[in-house]
Amino acid sequence: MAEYELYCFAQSGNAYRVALMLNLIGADWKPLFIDFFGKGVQRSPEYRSTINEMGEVPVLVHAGKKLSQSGVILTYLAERSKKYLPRNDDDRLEALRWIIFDNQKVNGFLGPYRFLRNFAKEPGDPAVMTFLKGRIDGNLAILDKRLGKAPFILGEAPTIADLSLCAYLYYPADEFGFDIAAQHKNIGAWLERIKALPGWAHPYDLMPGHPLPK
Ligand SMILES: N[C@@H](CCC(=O)N[C@@H](CS)C(=O)NCC(=O)O)C(=O)O
Repeated sequence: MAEYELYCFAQSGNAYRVALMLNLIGADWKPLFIDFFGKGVQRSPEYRSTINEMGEVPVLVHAGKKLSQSGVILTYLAERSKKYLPRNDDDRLEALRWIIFDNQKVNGFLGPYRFLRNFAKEPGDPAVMTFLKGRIDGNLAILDKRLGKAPFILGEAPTIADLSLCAYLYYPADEFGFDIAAQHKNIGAWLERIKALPGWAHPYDLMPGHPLPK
């Protein structure tokens, strides 16, 4: 049995943060597929009572513990492995600041936008899509500006803040309808730097469930 098990599915950027971290630290891990779009396992009472009361993916299983919220899981893995760990107390808070901004404003808007464009049963209401796209553009510009100052969010070395923020940005441009890396040059260069880290893999190669059945 693998040391770490991760409930995940290929289309989930939230789960990709954790799958990528596990790969980058060379952990012994295996994915546990959640049929999110088909059976909607995450909505079942059993999932909520035995795996995650929040009804969300990802969930990391380790040493009898079940951890959810990718920011918490990244922190747990960084503390255990001493890799991608912010250097000191100030940097730990700075990483947390960017992880919360990411969850709420960057991937927090990109995830639903991409979901409504590609996976939802009903297409997104145009007014909702316009609202989300406006927020996405503004928040990607904030990230791009930050990445103009240093190679990674906290400076010279990548940390869990980078692994959180890149969550959705490697998915194909046609899923978003715009090319994030081409429109935001600092983000594009930073994505290439993360991609060059030993152990990097694309979300569709790292987690099960791609392509979706027709
Ligand atoms: N902030 C959470 C977000 C997790 C999340 O929203 N995951 C999606 C899948 S990509 C989910 O399970 N959604 C189910 C729902 O919101 O009902 C994290 O970073 O782990």
